[in-house]
Amino acid sequence: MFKTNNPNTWCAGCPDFMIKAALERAMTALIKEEGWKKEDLVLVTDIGCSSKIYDYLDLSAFDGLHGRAIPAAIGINLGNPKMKVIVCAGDGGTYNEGMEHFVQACRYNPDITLLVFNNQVFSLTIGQATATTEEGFIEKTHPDGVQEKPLNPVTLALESGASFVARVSALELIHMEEVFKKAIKHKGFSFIDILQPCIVFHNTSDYLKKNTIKIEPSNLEEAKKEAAKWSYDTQGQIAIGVFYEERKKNMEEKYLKK
Ligand SMILES: Cc1ncc(C[n+]2csc(CCOP(=O)(O)OP(=O)(O)O)c2C)c(N)n1
Repeated sequence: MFKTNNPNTWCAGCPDFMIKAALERAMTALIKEEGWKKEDLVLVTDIGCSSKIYDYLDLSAFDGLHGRAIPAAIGINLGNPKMKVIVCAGDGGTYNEGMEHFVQACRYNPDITLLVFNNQVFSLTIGQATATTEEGFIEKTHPDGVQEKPLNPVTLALESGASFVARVSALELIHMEEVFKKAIKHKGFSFIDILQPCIVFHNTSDYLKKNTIKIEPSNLEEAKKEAAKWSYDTQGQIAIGVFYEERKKNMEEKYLKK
């Protein structure tokens, strides 16, 4: 239903293929189960490997600037609140260049879904560290290793008031599909941090395969505790699942009152 004829330039074996497959399955299921039309869905992309998905999905779409996909998505949502707006962006675009938009989206609660392809590096520009790269990681711009601790975007989203916060592994297709469906149906800002190994510049595949654990926290405090247990490094178990979901007034309901 979403196939295009554009050549695909993702690396062979990149987990981005899994994310795309899970998103296609989720959208197909929602169209069937919810009576939505394909035309109700809009894709908004950023810049980077993640955002090449713009070329690979046959959907109404807008390709933004690096870090600026969220405000474009909010504009589309407020212009036509019936549209289901799905943003695909990288961790560099979201947690570095576009950090302010991410935090404000958590606060304002626009009815959009944000899928962050978090490979913990700027992949398309060949592997520089982002805000979620682990301390000590060596790449060309940090020959002695990254000196900072990584940001925890799940904790940040929970602390910033996001109404739907989840984390998934790009290596677990069916779980991704289930969480994507819940996120797209959520009537507010739904954020999913997708742990996506970059098989060339930051390959966490073996660690991720062995160390995920599915969780279902029952309240915000528990969600914050679960989020704090793993620090975007290579130690311990990684909680995945929907950390938190709450129906709050979204941006349209707050600002487009008739
Ligand atoms: C406004 C702007 N700034 C910088 C760039 C250069 N650039 C292209 S891809 C890229 C890295 C993207 O990294 P990330 O957002 O993490 O996505 P990934 O490639 O890892 O999926 C950068 C910095 C750009 N194209 N536009």
